[in-house]
Amino acid sequence: MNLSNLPALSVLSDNITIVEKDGVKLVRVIHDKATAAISLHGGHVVSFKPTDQEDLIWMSQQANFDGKAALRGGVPVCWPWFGRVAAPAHGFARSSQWRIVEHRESENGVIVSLGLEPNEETLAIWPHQFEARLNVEISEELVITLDVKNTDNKAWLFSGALHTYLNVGDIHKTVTTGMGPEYIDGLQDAKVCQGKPSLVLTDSIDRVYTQPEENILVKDEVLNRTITVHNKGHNSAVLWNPWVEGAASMGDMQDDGYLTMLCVESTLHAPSIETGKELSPGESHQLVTRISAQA
Ligand code: TA6
Repeated sequence: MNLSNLPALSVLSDNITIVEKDGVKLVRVIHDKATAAISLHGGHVVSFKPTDQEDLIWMSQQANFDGKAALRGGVPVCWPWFGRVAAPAHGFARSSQWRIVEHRESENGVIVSLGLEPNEETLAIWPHQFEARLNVEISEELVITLDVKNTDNKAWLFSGALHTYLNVGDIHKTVTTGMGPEYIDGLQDAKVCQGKPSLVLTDSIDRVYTQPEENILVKDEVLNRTITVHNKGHNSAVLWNPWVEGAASMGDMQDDGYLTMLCVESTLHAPSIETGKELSPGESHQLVTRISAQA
């Protein structure tokens, strides 16, 4: 996503400016190692482009920047739950307003930390006290850490995901490995299935892989690169592409959008709110995704 011609609303440092697209404010990072952008609406990374490369992150041409719904594309922050186990789908973090906590710059890159705390709206949806930090490290690689802390006086349960939309040249010429042997199929009533070690998609897919390998590799034969996704703090990895009919049914995705995206998600999966991970008062959990590309 190209935000280079938007005027700066404010300048935070030599590398960081705040810009606005429609109703949404974005932290724009321009550094020798990479450019990037993070929306304060949703704490959503919408672009990460290492120098001399195509963007690693896919954004829908029809994404809605009105600040109301979640953005289509980028890296939605799904929290305090993943999926449709409660409303709103994928939790409230991806449609909440985050604030800038701090930023740091060096010759190696930039770190931007965003914060989200409870407010009237979050408490009406999920009546718990928490402190969420989203640390986005931008250098030759992108590292996103969602750090959530229980600041309540009783334990709460959660799940979540960093729902990355990777940008690929052509989904038909994209080979994914490292997802592991077993998956829960979202297209077959959560049936547990055994998968193949290497995948080239030919249809829609919505799977929670329960034993992903340390590195998931997405080999892109058109853009001539392999994207490596290395997750931490997860219990699974989701692979999603809506394919022809799914894309056509979404108002915020162009009809051919499915051809150039593939979601590879760092996921803390739970089939219900009640089976989520428990966090005691004072405890915190980090969910991480590290994304880089090799020629
Ligand atoms: O992560 C996969 C998934 O949960 C799919 O089931 C699919 O619906 C996708 O996320 C997008 O969800 P959204 O709420 O953004 O339309």
